[in-house]
Amino acid sequence: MSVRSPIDGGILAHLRPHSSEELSKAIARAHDAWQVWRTVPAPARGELVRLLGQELRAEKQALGQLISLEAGKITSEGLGEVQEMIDICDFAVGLSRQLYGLTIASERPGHRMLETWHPLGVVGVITAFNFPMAVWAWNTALALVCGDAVIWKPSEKTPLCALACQAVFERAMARYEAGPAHLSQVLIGGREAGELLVDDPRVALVSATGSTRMGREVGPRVARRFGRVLLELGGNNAVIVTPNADLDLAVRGIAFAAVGTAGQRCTSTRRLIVHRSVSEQLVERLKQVYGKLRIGNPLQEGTLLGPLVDRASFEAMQTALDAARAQGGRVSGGERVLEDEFASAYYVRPAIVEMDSQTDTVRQETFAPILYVLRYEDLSEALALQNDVPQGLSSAIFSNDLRETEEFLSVSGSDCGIANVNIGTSGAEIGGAFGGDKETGGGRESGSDAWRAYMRRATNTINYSRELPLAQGVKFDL
Ligand code: UN1
Repeated sequence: MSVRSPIDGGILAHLRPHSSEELSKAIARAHDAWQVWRTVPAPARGELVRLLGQELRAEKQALGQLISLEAGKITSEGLGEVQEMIDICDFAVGLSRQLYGLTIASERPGHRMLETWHPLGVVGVITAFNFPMAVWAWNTALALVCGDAVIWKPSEKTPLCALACQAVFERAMARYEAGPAHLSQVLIGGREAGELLVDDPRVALVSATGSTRMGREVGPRVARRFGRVLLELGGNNAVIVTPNADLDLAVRGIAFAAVGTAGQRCTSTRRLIVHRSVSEQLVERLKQVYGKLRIGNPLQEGTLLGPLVDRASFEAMQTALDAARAQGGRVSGGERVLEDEFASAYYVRPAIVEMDSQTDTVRQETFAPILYVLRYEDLSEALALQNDVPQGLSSAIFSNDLRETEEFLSVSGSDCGIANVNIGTSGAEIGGAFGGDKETGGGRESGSDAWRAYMRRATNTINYSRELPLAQGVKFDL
């Protein structure tokens, strides 16, 4: 397997994929590790994650730079991704003392009911190129405090990021001393490696981030063996801008969310739904900002837009733009740039595409910096457009009118897992539950109570009386 940098298309490394036999052994080792790890008290498990957070802090610069080299992110976003790992470690350490169960009122005298959370088992983590480290950390920091072992199958485009994270984990492990070996392992390979995790009954939870197409295969396959899945799939995130919006804020919020990471976040803004009365002004201002964006080597200071990950990604972008044109779209930008300097890399001018209606192409997720613009008259129309896509990840409204923003956040407003006011659709903090519904897959990762996916629940009924009353008043006199 050769690993290329999206910056210039140059080869960074050659790797040998693991064989299926090696993969199967790795799963067995993870299963053994879990059996020991689950008996370590949760706060003591938290100590390992605290050390991991320290080691990540120590290597923040180097890891951030590796993300830029292998995934093409600008320096600040590479570092931001490492910060996201540090943040989730801090969160998980606190959580290690807060894996609370419940006490439930029993209907029977002399009885007590409770709910206990136990470690689940081996967690298989499948990640995409665009967050080549953070998604592993969201899963792993939680899985470790929850008492699970992790096997990670990173994207074939970003295995070096995975090996670096594993090396940092090993450092934390060396300082921890007490835990079993093989709590975290990396599997290098393609589709078959992912399939092994998906089909192996020793993998209790498969947490998969990627396309809806991938999730459509993974979900039913894991379900067939009654395993658990956590799916983080496509997004088609919209920003609604109303006549009551602060347009300065909206321009900045939309530009970062639509152009940041070259439009390759699952949370990237892909649709702008703007009120007719402000649409001309807003679109004009966005075009001006787009025209001035510094596109180029992501490691260079001042660059805001790095490369697309590869040629296939560039081609998918052009296909979407052609389709949008055929469906009546007016395209500005979207062309390849810097071809002379980087003949084997794919830099593009971000595109703004004004559409008359929400066509099939608009309703699809294209992993590139394309912003479709749709216009509306009534907020109800805007909300209907926002929700009328198969995906349900992230959404936002820009407005200073309480009625509008509350309507957007209400049950009849946005149907997404993430709904924001006066900020863009991307760049979520780790403290909240991250994920979305519909074709986004329904999984929630990271903060809030997402930890529950990594544990199993037991309901316990304890009788401390000398009688044996049956529930529901049933009589069974012997
Ligand atoms: C992803 O694109 O897969 O909210 C994750 C964000 C980041 C995570 C994105 N915190 O944009």
